[in-house]
Amino acid sequence: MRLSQYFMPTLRENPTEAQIVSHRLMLRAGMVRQASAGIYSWLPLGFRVLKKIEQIVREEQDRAGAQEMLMPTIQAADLWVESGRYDDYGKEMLRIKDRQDREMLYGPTNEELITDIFRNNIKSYKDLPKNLYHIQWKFRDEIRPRFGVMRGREFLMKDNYSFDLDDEAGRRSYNAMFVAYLRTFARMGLKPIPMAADTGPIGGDLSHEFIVLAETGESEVFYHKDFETFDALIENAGQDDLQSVVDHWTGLYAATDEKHDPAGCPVAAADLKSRRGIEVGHIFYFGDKYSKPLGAAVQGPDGEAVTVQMGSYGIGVSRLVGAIIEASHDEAGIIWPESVAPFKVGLLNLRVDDAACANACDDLYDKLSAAGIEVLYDDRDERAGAKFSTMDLIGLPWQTAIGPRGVKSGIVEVKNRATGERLELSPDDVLTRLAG
Ligand code: 5CA
Repeated sequence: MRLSQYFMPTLRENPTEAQIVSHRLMLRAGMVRQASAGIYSWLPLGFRVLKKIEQIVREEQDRAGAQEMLMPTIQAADLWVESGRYDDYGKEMLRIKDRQDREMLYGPTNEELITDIFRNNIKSYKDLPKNLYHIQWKFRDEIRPRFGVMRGREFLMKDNYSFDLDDEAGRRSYNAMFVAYLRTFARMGLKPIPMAADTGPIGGDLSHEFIVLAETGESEVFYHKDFETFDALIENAGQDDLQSVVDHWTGLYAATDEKHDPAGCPVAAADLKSRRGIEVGHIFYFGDKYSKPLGAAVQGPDGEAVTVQMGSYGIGVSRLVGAIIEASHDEAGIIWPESVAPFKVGLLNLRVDDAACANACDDLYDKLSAAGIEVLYDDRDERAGAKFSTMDLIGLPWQTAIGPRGVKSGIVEVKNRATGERLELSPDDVLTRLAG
């Protein structure tokens, strides 16, 4: 992509409405613009990151055996009356009337709708287990939307729902999601810490929040220091290993400030860490809380009707864009982990009015693109300093620059955004180096 043609409205000054660094940097890098309080438009650069995150979430859900589908954003109120949550949800739910005066709502979550689909279509224990997910916009009329996409009113969530014949199988589904979540966040360069959590309006008695550490996180969290040595990128945990992985990750103390009790804390002060964290995912096991009132039952092996056991699992896909920036930035801007970066490489032409320089850049751009590497090519007529600042701000993992001096000696300057390491390579070596 040539930057001269790309829609990326960067800002030089810090916008006054942004209180935290991710919000500031997302506005400055031209990733999002606010449409109204807590509601954002995703501009091309931000949308690319959102899609990358969504894809990692999707791959890990698929790997864990969940099946993707898509439910609507607008739901009928009837099902929520049936589950008993229509009144409980209060003002956070955006309620709408259609032209026939029917009560509708913009979905804040989908337990009712998926349970309705389940009860109408799945009748036998032979069709279990099932784990269904979608990645869809949600609306919650938060009292104080703030911190940009981190606490929005409209936000993108991956939510899935597991259906099992009995409690034991239900807990296995929960464990599979627990491990999938660890992998999902690790692949985005994050260090997740699962913490026992309250279940709030979703319900149930087993629940974990997945927290990533960041100085500007919304809540204070407490955890055993050994978590920092854990590797979340768990390979090939078979059905039997799932419980031991979960036991390993839940065996150490970790609690949000709501649950932490300094007097009763089992960890010695020297081993306890206190930091700030962001909740990027939340999983729940609630048994028959929805399946019972909504009558989601299957015919069991002995012919008797069995109410199914359910769990639900959420990931804040749009929140993750902000959370990753909170966890990975410096004074100059964003530092994207390669797996979610909008482009892998920035290519800077340091002298657009020099024909040899432009030719060398065009040539490298073509070769990188042909090798399937995503490149943002700064071919604008701008000062070199301004180009480097823009690249630092938008945080692409690699910067490659060609100026008149480099053209003469056949050299490309390469900088790694995360480490600051600088190399001087031939165009061919740049290709081999970045192709991996
Ligand atoms: N039904 C369950 C699981 S599917 C559920 O709704 N869980 S939740 O309320 O915890 O939300 C799941 C995830 O969505 C949260 O962990 C958080 O990462 C994200 N999220 C929740 N509220 C917001 C919000 N206002 N803005 C951005 N992300 C949010």
